Amino acid sequence: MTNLQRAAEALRAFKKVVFFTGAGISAESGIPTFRDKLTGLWTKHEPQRLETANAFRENPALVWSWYLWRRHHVGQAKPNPAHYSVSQLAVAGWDVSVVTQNIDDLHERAGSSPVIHLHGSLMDVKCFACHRPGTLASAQLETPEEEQLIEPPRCARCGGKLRPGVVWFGENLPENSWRSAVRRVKSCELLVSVGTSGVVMPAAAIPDMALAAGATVIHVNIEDVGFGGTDEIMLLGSAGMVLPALLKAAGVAV
Ligand code: BJW
Ligand code: ZN
Repeated sequence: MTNLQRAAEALRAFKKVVFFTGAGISAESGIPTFRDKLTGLWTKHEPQRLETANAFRENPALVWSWYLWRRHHVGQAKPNPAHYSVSQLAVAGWDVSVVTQNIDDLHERAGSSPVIHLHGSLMDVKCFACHRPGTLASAQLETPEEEQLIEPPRCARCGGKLRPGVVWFGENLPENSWRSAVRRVKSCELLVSVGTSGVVMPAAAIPDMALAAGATVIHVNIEDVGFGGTDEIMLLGSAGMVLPALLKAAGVAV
């Protein structure tokens, strides 16, 4: 039996499914993963140096402009067949939850619900000083022109600088999101882990958490990221090809 057949059998047998997704699921929508080199204006920067609280402290305008640019880029992107496969499975009657590390909103735009964001969202802002959520007028969300740096807006409550509502290294994950993700992962029958390198903790522990709770785990990735356990199935290939093929092999009517 091929891995695709084994995975299709698991999908037919198990109706309570969690999709655990990373940057790879949005790659075919044109959103670079964390391993890709930056393009255009940002080629001279390394994302790892822009995505930290220290970077924001040292150069808030640079970091704020980088996130404004990414927000614009995500706004132009469209969900791809991988995102649609996830929402179609729910329409076909499966009990589907999405736990994503991504800060884009492509799962939501493909029609999935609930979508739990472990690393926050590009659409949210919060105050760097008092941590309260903030709101922005649309004029404050204009994409920076070439080389233009825009200072972050100020918090209406304390005057502190507003920052993107994402989770940087060394910061805790949003407590409610983490708790709700763990609850769903521990009670699912099947976890499909799509397009994640599995190195960033604590999210990277999620597939093992599902296995330990007795679930079957399917990995979908262009690289072999499975550990070869008896309850693990590795599907090698791009998410936009593999997930529609999996639904088709399982006979899911779409
Ligand atoms: C495709 C594809 C296609 C491509 N189809 N596949 C325990 C041990 C060691 C370290 C730690 C630990 N606990 C905590 C830490 C520290 C740290 C950490 O994990 N460091 C590691 C690097 C070692 N973790 C944290 O700091 C976390 N906080 C925390 O734990 O708080 C408690 C604490 C506080 C204080 C001290 C210590 C602990 C927070 C982590 C926040 C991560 N933030 C980012 C940035 C978000 C904002 C932004 O985007 O700007 O989140 S980093 C980045 O990595 C982003 C992602 O969500 C995350 C995961 O990356 P992902 O999604 O896996 O993407 P890639 O690019 O790595 O991989 C893409 C994959 O797709 C690849 O496998 C490709 O092959 C594949 N692919 N095309 C299918 N078409
Ligand atoms: Zn504030």
